[in-house]
Amino acid sequence: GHKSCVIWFTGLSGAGKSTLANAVEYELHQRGLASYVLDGDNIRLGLNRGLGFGAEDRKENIRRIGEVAKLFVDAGVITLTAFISPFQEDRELARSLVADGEFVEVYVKCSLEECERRDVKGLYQKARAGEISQFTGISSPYEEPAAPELVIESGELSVEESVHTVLDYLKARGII
Ligand code: GGZ
Repeated sequence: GHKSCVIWFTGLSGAGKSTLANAVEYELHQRGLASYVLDGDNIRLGLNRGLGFGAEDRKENIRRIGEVAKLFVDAGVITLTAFISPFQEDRELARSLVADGEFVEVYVKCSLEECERRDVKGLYQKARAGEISQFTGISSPYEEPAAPELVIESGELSVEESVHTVLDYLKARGII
C-alpha cells in the first residue's frame, strides 16, 4: 500500500514543473499507484477559467487548487500539482489543508536567465515587449520557498535524475 499525499511543484514558468510532475506520475502509475497531475491544462482551463494573473487571482487559483488537492488526498490519490504558485503565503495555505507529512513541496529551481533563454512558448519575449503584463520573474514576483522538502536544480539534472530524486524521497518518507 501507499500513503496519499500532495507533491507540490513550484517554480518559474519554463522551469520544468509540468515535465517533472508528469514524469513522476508516469513512474507512480507504472508501480500501480493511484496518482494524478493537476496543472494549467486541467485547472486553469476548467475550474479556474476566468482567473487571471493579478496577485488576487493567483491567490484564488492556488487556494482552489489546494482544496482540490485535499479532496484527491482524501480519495487516496498521490496528487501532483504543477503551478508557479509564486507566493509563500499561498503555498503555506495549501500545505495547511492536509496533515503533517502529507505535503511535499518541490522547488523546481531554474534561473530566470535559463528560463528566458529556453523560452519554450515565447512568453518571456512577449513579457519583455510588454505584451503580457504581470509576468512572473519579469513584472511580477516569485518568492523562493523558505523550506521546501526538495530542491530540484532542473538546469543541472536530467529529467530522469530529477524523477529519481523525487521517488527516492517518497520512499525514504514511506509514502511509496
Ligand atoms: C506567469 C503566465 C502569465 C503571467 C500566462 N505570469 O509556461 P506556462 O505559461 O505554460 O505556465 C505559465 C502559466 C502559469 O499559470 P499558473 O496557474 O501556474 O500561475 S500561478 O500559480 O501564478 O497562478 C504561463 C502562463 O500560465 N502565463 N500569463 N502573467 N505565467
